[in-house]
Formats: sequence, structure tokens, C-alpha cells
Amino acid sequence: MGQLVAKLMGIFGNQEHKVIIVGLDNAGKTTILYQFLMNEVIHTSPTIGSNVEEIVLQKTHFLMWDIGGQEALRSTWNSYYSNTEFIILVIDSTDRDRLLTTREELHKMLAHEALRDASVLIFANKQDMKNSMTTVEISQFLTLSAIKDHPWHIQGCCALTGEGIWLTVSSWAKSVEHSLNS
Ligand code: G3D
Ligand code: MG
Repeated sequence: MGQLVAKLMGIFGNQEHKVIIVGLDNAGKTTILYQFLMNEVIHTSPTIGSNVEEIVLQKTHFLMWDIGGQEALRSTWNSYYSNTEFIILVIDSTDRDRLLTTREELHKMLAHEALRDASVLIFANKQDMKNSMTTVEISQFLTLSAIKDHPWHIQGCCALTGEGIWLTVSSWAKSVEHSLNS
């Protein structure tokens, strides 16, 4: 795990970075964030808004919040978008009923000017559950192939064990590095 944290820090470590982690409540965001931060000293900032949490790890700011069901607060979220380089969208792959909400929120976010340069990583979480949707089903439902102006990647994972998370983050790191160097 230490080596994997080092890889994560390789992309996120040396400069200021902002990563936003979004998804519906119960998707697994907090569990995934804790997989990232395991064994690390975590500096937490006071909660910014009632449903936005910020964790600062070295120079990387992880801003995390639940999308959906929070209409009244959503208008203030735009102010957190500026300079975001990475969006991590977490999906509960068993939650068929609310996938439409996720789709709407995802496309709305990506249309936002402040997120113009952000790369998107989608975690199809809870793949350990029998009734989970596959990444192909989720991709089709979210119409990911329509996203032409942001680099995106979808990966199945299980946040409880960390399966699918580390490999993805390290290969994603390589592709981001590649795009930064080209
Ligand atoms: P959130 O931060 O997006 O709201 P949480 O979601 O990280 O709090 O997770 C919500 C619930 O889903 C938690 O269960 C958590 O343990 C569970 N969970 C997260 N990831 C997985 C996964 O990959 N597989 C399974 N089976 N469960 C997962 P509780 O019971 O604590 O509410
Ligand atoms: Mg949470």
C-alpha cells in the first residue's frame, strides 16, 4: 500500500492540485477517500459548507460532496470548481433507480466553464455485490461516449477492499503525466 500511496503522491504530491470527489450519497466516496489516505497523516479543514468536506494531503486538496437531493445548495458548488484538475465520480453500481440523477449531474458539471480542463475518473463501485451493473451498462446509461471534451475513464471497483482502485489510479496517473508532458 505504501508504494501505491507513493504513486498517488507522484501525481498529486509536488504541486497544488484540486481533486473533487462527487457522487450520490451512499455511493462510497468516503470509503474510497479513506483508501487513498490510508497510512497518511490527514489534515482536515473545517467543513466548508454543510455538505462539502475538504481534506488536504500535502498540497492536494480533496473536496468531496454528495450530488443529488441537495438542490438548494447546489448553486454554491460552482465556487468550488475553479482550478479543478481531477473529477472522481463515484457510483453505487447497484443503485439503478438513481443513475439518471447521476447522469444529469455529470453532464451539467462537465458543461461548466471552470471544469473545462478537468479529467474525469468514474468508479463503478460495489462490484462485489451480486446485483451490480457492469461498467459497460453504466457507460451506456451515462452516455459517456458523448463526452468528447474531457479525458474520461470508467473502472469497476470495490471500495471496501480497494480492488480496482489502485491500479486505476496509477495507470490514470501515467496517462495524466503523458498528457501533461505532451
Ligand atoms: P458516501 O460517502 O458516498 O455517502 P460511504 O458513501 O463511503 O459512506 O459508503 C456508503 C455505504 O456503502 C457504507 O456502508 C459503505 O461501507 C458501503 N460501501 C462502500 N463501498 C462499498 C463497496 O465497494 N461494496 C460494498 N458492498 N459496500 C460498500 P454502511 O453500512 O456503513 O452505511
Ligand atoms: Mg461520505
